[in-house]
Amino acid sequence: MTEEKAAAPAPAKAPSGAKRPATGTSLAPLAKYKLVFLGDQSVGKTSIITRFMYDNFDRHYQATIGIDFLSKTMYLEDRTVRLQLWDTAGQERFRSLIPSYIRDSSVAVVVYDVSNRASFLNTTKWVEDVRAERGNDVVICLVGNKTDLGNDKRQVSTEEGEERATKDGLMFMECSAKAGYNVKSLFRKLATALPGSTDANAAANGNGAGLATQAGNNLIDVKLSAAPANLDEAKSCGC
Ligand SMILES: Nc1nc2c(ncn2[C@@H]2O[C@H](COP(=O)(O)OP(=O)(O)O)[C@@H](O)[C@H]2O)c(=O)[nH]1
Ligand SMILES: [Mg+2]
Repeated sequence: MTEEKAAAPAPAKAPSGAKRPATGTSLAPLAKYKLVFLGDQSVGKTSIITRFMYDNFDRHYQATIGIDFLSKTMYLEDRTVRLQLWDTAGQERFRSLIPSYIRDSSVAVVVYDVSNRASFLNTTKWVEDVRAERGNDVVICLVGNKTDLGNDKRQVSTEEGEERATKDGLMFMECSAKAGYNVKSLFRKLATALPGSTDANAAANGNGAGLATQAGNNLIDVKLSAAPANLDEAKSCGC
C-alpha cells in the first residue's frame, strides 16, 4: 500500500487554489473515495486511522499543521481504490461543521467506545447526521473500539452492537486500535463495500453532476496517476 498526506484547509472553509501535479502520465486515474470518521470525542477515531496508516498506536499525525485527511491506496483483488480518510480533528464539538464534513462522503465510520455506553447511545445522532446529508448514498459502518479493555470494563456487548447495526442497516465491526485488532479487516471490509460501478467511480472522482468535491480540489497529490481526475474536478467545480 502507498500512502500520501494531503495538506488542505479545514473542510468547512472554501477551497483555496490547490496545487496540481504535473500531467504527462498514461496511468488511469484511481477511483477515489471519501471516508469520514464520526463519533464522540475520545472513542478512538484518530487512533484507528493512525493504526491503519502507520500500524502504530501513539503517533499523532494531527500535530502536523494543515493536514485534514490522509490518503491510502488499497489494492483489492479486482481493483485499486484510493481511500481519503477524513478525521474530525476535534470538530466533534462543533456540530454545525459536521454536515459540510460529511458532504460527498462514500463511507461514514461511526465509532463508539465499548467501555463507554453514552458514546454508543450517541451513535444514533451521528448516524442521523449522515442520513440527513447523504441519504442512502453512503455505506455506514458502526464500529465498537477498545475491545482490549476486557469484559470488566465493557458497557456495550457485541450482541447489542450487532443488533443495533442490523436494525438500522449498518455494517458492524468491533476493533482495538491499541492492540491492532480488526483494524485492517475493517478497512478491507469497507473497501469491498464501496460502490464499484463505472458511474459510482465517476462520481467518486468528482465527475458526477453536482459532485465537485472539496476533497478533490484540495488534494495535493504526489501520485501522478490521479492527475486526470483532478483536472476533471477542476472543470466540474462550480466555485
Ligand atoms: N485501551 C484503548 N485505548 C484506546 C484505543 N483507541 C484509542 N484509545 C485511547 O483513547 C483516547 C482517545 O483516542 P483518540 O484516538 O484521540 O480518540 P478520538 O477523539 O475519537 O480521535 C486516547 O487516550 C487513546 O490512547 C483502544 O483501542 N484501546
Ligand atoms: Mg481525534
